[in-house]
Amino acid sequence: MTQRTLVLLKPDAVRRGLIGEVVGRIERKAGWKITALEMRDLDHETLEQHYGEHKGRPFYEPLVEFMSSGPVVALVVEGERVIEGVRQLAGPTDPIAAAPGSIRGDFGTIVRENLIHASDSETSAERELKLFFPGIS
Ligand code: IDP
Repeated sequence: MTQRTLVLLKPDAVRRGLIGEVVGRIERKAGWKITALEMRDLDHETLEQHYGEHKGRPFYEPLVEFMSSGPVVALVVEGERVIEGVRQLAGPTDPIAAAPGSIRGDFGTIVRENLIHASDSETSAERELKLFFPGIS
């Protein structure tokens, strides 16, 4: 089942010089392809749309501040079961609970600064791809 997903390397990953490390892990999965990649700053409006489901939660405002604290790298990745697959590479939200070998498990300690976002379903992927890469069909 070929799919597309949206991946964001969060500002902590960029600041810490982990772009190559994280992109490399995605690139090395057999058959997956990066079909778009852009470094950009995110404004609050985009983040409100992206993280709208969390609005009102205590972590929401600090999350938006963090996500706009520096550039992110946004990628479109295509391939076999790539939505589930990138979530597996990333590991669970809390990096301390994430297994070694996963991106969050290997590099993170703080729940908010957990290095990577990856769409969690086909519906989210479609919505997020439109938000970040409106030009792609
Ligand atoms: P996900 O990124 O693993 O899909 P979500 O529950 O969608 O996790 O949360 C979005 C992002 O919000 C997380 O990646 C993390 O950066 C942040 N976040 C989620 N829960 C907490 C929390 O309890 N404290 C601080 N930040 C959180």
